[in-house]
Order: sequence, then C-alpha cells, then structure tokens
Amino acid sequence: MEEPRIIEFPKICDRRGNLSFIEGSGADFEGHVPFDIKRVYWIYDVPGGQSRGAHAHRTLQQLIVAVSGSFTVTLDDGQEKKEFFLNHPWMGLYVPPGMWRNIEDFSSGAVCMVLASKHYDESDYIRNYRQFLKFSNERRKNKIS
Ligand code: T46
Repeated sequence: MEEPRIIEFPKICDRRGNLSFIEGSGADFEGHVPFDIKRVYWIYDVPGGQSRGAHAHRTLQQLIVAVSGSFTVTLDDGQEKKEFFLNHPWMGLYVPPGMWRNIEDFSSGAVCMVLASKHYDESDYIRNYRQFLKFSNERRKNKIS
C-alpha cells in the first residue's frame, strides 16, 4: 500500500517574489505528482474552528497544498494516525487511497488546493467511520493474502 508523503515542488525566487509550479507527467517527462491530474479544487474562507474532510476515498489519490496560510491534515489508515502541518506553498501532501482525513486548524486566509486523480464521484467517498474501518481491514487482508 502506498504511504502518505510530502512532495516538494520547484521554487524559483527573485527580487519580484517566488514562483512554484506543478507539472503532470508527459511521454518523456515524469511530473511532480504520482498520478494523472483530472481535477483541481480549492477550499478557502474557512471560518475559525471549522474542519473539513471526515471521510475516506476508495480509489482517489490526491495532493493537498497549502497555497496560502496553514492547516493540519490528519491521516488515518485504520490502524495508525499521522499529522501533517502544511504551511509552505512549495510542498504538498500526497494522500493515497484508503485514508480517512480530517483537515483542521485553518489559519486566517488559508487556501487549501487539492489536485485529484479522478473527476468528482460521490460513490468513491466513505463518509461513515465504521464503514471505513471495515473497508480498510478488508483491504489490508486482500493485500496480505
Ligand atoms: C477531500 C477534502 C480534502 C463537488 O461538487 N465537486 C468537487 O470536486 C468537490 C471536492 C466537492 N463537491 C461538492 C460535494 C459536496 O456537496 O461540494 C460539497 C462539499 O464537499 P465535501 O463536504 O466533500 O468537502 P470537504 O472539504 O469535506 O472534502 C473535500 C473533498 O470532497 C474531499 O475529496 O479529500 O476536500
């Protein structure tokens, strides 16, 4: 099973400010993201104290970037939880399928940009934690056997 990990993007700095970019893979070029990018969305104007997420995806892969401000992403694979504090626009968190995620502690003005491997599909979501635990146990058994 793929593990979550931080990916760093190029950062080009000069006296006018900084520029970072993310490129998808091409025929002779390995991009910055380990999947083909099918969708981009972003979350912003999150009121203080609110959280997002509280679900998992069956197959979707994502890359989460704090393009402005900061927030904390907690990933739970059904056995272990890991926290990632994102506060740099030149790095992203790769989230493999089968991870329950919570995003919280949004700073004022935070923008959470997400690159996704598939178009929006509600049937890919698991929004019930018990169902998620069942799903992740079965997934683990199938990987082991
Ligand atoms: C995730 C975290 C990080 C769409 O119509 N199209 C879209 O591409 C998305 C992402 C959402 N929606 C609709 C579905 C809901 O009616 O927007 C509404 C809010 O979505 P949701 O409650 O799932 O938002 P978050 O912030 O809890 O979760 C989102 C993503 O849905 C999810 O994949 O990993 O951001």
